[in-house]
Amino acid sequence: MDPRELVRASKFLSLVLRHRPEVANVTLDASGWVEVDALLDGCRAAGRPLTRAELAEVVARNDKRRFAFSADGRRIRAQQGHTVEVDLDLPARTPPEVLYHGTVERFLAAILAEGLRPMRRHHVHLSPDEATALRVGTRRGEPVVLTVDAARMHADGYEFRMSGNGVWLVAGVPPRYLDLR
Ligand code: HQG
Repeated sequence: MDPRELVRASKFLSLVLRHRPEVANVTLDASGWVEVDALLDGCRAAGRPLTRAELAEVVARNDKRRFAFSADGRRIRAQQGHTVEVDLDLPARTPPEVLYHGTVERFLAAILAEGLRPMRRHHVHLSPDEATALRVGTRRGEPVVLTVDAARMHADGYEFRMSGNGVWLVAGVPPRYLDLR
């Protein structure tokens, strides 16, 4: 597939596997998995046909490894970013001392007043390095990077999880753990 087709297919899969499975007439199980056969049938019925080989190519070449197959290759899910209810079964882990969050100026006052909230997603998404956070912020405009005192949050009992593609997930970040980079 050419790069544009790859991005287009990835966006459609994000829609189906994170937000609106019904557009491809599939349902996610409790952990977000869908049978590959059902997904391919559903994509075809939705007018977005994809071969099994193309699906494998999207999973393998996706810039953020957004999707993963199950060990037996028969199921697929999004690694993070859901708005539909799923439990990814990720174990709680000790985070690095500092994590980063990329956002934009216009959200800063609210974030510094009430902390980071998951908004429409299940978790607040934090980046392991500043460069990644900058890229996340740039999606919305001139980026601003906040640091999160993850070591102190962890010591205070907050649970951190890491998605299969390296995004750190936490329920929320109160303002006292935030600082401007
Ligand atoms: C902001 C992409 C006001 C927050 C990226 C963000 C990431 C607040 C926006 C992943 C707030 C939510 C997630 C508060 C947070 N008041 N604004 N209290 N708390 N915000 O898209 O972190 O391409 O849900 O700063 O690379 O931008 O989808 O979160 O700007 O990994 O794979 O509310 O999405 O990955 O936006 O991005 P999002 P995010 P994918």
